[in-house]
Amino acid sequence: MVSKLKIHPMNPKIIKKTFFILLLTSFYGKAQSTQKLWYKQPAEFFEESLVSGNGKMGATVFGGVNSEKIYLNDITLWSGEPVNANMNPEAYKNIPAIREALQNENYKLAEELNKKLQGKNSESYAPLATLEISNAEKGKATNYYRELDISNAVTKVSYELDGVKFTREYFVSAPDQIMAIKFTSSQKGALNFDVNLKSLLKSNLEIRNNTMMMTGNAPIHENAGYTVQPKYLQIPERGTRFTTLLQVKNTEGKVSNNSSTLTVKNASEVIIYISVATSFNGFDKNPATEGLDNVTIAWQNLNNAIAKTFNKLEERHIADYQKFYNRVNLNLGKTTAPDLPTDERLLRYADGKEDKNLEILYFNYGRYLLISSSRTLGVPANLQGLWNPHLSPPWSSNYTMNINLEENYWLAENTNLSEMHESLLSFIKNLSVTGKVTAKTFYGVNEGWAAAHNSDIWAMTNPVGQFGKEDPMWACWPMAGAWLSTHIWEHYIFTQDKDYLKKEGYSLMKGAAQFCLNWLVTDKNGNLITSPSTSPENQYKLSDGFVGATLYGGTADLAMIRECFDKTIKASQILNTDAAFREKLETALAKLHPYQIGKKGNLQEWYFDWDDNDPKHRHQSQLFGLFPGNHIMPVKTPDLAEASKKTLEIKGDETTGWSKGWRINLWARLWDGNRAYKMFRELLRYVDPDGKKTEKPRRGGGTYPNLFDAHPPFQIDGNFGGASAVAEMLVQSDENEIRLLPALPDAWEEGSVKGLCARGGFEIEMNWSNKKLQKLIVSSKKGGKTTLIFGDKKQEIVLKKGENKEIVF
Ligand code: FUC
Repeated sequence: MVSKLKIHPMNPKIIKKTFFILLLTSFYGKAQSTQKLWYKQPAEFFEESLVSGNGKMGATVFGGVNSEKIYLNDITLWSGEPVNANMNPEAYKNIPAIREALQNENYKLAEELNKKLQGKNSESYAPLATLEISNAEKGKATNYYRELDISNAVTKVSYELDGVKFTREYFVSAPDQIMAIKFTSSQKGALNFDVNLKSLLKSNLEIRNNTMMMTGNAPIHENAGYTVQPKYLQIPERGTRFTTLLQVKNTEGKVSNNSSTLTVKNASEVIIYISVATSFNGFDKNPATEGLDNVTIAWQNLNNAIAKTFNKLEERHIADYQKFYNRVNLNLGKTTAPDLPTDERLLRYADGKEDKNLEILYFNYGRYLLISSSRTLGVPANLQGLWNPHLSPPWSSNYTMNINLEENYWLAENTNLSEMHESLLSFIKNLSVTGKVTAKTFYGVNEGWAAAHNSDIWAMTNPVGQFGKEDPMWACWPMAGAWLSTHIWEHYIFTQDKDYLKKEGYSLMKGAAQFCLNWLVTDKNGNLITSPSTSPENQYKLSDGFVGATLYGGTADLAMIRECFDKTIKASQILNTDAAFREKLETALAKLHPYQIGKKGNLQEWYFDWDDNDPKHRHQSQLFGLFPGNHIMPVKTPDLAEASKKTLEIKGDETTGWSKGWRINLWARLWDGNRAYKMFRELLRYVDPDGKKTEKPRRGGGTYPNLFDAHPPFQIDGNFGGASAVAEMLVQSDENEIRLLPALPDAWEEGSVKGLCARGGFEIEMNWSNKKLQKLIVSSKKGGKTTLIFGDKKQEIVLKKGENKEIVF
């Protein structure tokens, strides 16, 4: 139940009450947190662990008492080698037959033939190592406490055992490329433990001078598919090499070792440093023969870190992290929720109770996760960010580009983490290289580049399906280039970085648009459509009972192409370049087969008004133009907005994690704050950790105890989509205008936010009460003009570069 209490900030009674609460919370020091995940017990399951990362290295901490377990990852450790994009050179020759079958409305044949446009499946993200620490003193701890403080990206564990207090502190530093863990005991010499390093991959372990060195190489074997488990073949001298170094620095105690274990005895303080490196040297370099020197890099990072004190490393880590994290501050007004451990807090929230600070925590956590998983150029956050313990992770933990990879980055620009977007933008550049070959060989298009359903660290762009073995409904889809090109525009329009657009961005956008332009064909009415086409992962059902995916003129394809053309046109205008090409795009844009509204009032997904095989299907790609695109909008295209709403109504709200994340953004773009909020609450619905056996398991889409998004299993996109949606509820923008509080739910009737970004290079600071804007400060990165809109009020502003102005409506 949502609190109905109406609050006015000027009411003296309320001020008195707030003051009293503040006094109480400062006395107990336990304000209900917007910054901490905390627990009274160690993690038993992965979905209870606490994760940290520096955008390259990831650590998953369980915080056990008798034994500690930490999964280690390196975002650049994948199976495989650079892809041979030319894997099916004559695939395109099948296109005329597919088109003919479609023209004859022979969908069954078209579906069968579409499989001929398939290549290999993606490679798989690999786990690096598991660190195990086994304590000599075993027993039942008291006063156990475990927390992740996302305001400084530090994890802590403390407990007491037989009257001795033990503490641990963990962080993964970006400036020093190191993980550091400090163990302390309140009693002298009470730290006694064994350290082991294991890997699911074949590896060698050596121990010398208090240092463990694990080396090995990732499998080169390709992933056999989603249905058939891959064979994990490790071939010496091939694949990506990895090195994990672990060094123990102790005070007063003694460190010894045998061939597999480091043993610490009678220490009072111990610091463990871990550095990891791989030979990955870019998507197009053989990691074995042209790879980086992983051993040297790992040693350099370790030696540089060891030269600094733990405190110095921590200080540098926090300063670096907060540079990004502190840019945004959200407050949603008074909350009456009690201060509970995060797992209990989620359970309480699932019962419908109010907990605004949990909602803020979820938003902040999304930003934390992106800073922690996306700082390696060319290697964006994957399906699990960078935290993966599995040899065969779900969906290979790859880049799934018909929604999931893009959703990972929906919060990058508007929540002021533009630098994190660069991992994806540089990856798109890589895709454009292999994508040229894919465009030619799979689609017979000699201009531009195309990418399909999946990718991996090798920037593969071919349609997947193991050469005809998989279902076209997901395997045959060449629109990732069009979709991803809009990220380039988003980066430009938020940052106003014209230099980037000129030197790199525009040619990538142009390449994606060129492919689409050449891929379009004319339908019987003289309009432009795609053929063959599929609508991500959904299937239609024909009146004769045939269920299939292959059709012509799918709405989603055309929506993505519309957006891609529109933004490429705008980019060419800004750069004052390519007038002839721009004209071609304008002509094509005007000739695209228009949106259709179906008999149920819905925005049609298929060219014809066919039934959906699954009307509640989790994908809603036909709504791309509403979000993440922006050519459907309540004021500009009211009929299409209404049809989009109807589509969402038909689908219902019950869906999986990432899909919920998407739908919340869609409802926000329909300016229905209460519906967006309802679904946001559902996204935060408690889900039991995978593998936990309870009588009445809580399963489905939602949130695990460690606030990871449940698909299930864990998939990080829902975290990012959910955080992005919070920002969308508060600020929406395009090239010309900024809407303030466009989808503010009743539950957030008062609050403030600082640091959200808007298109045009603006930053917003505002507070509101009774759902009315009270104070607004707008700043401009590069100088410019925009129209501010709140409700039916509008105001045009012009700001100079760096100017910061309070605006009164
Ligand atoms: C898309 C989704 C699935 C899953 C997979 C990784 O194919 O339809 O639900 O998220 O990506």
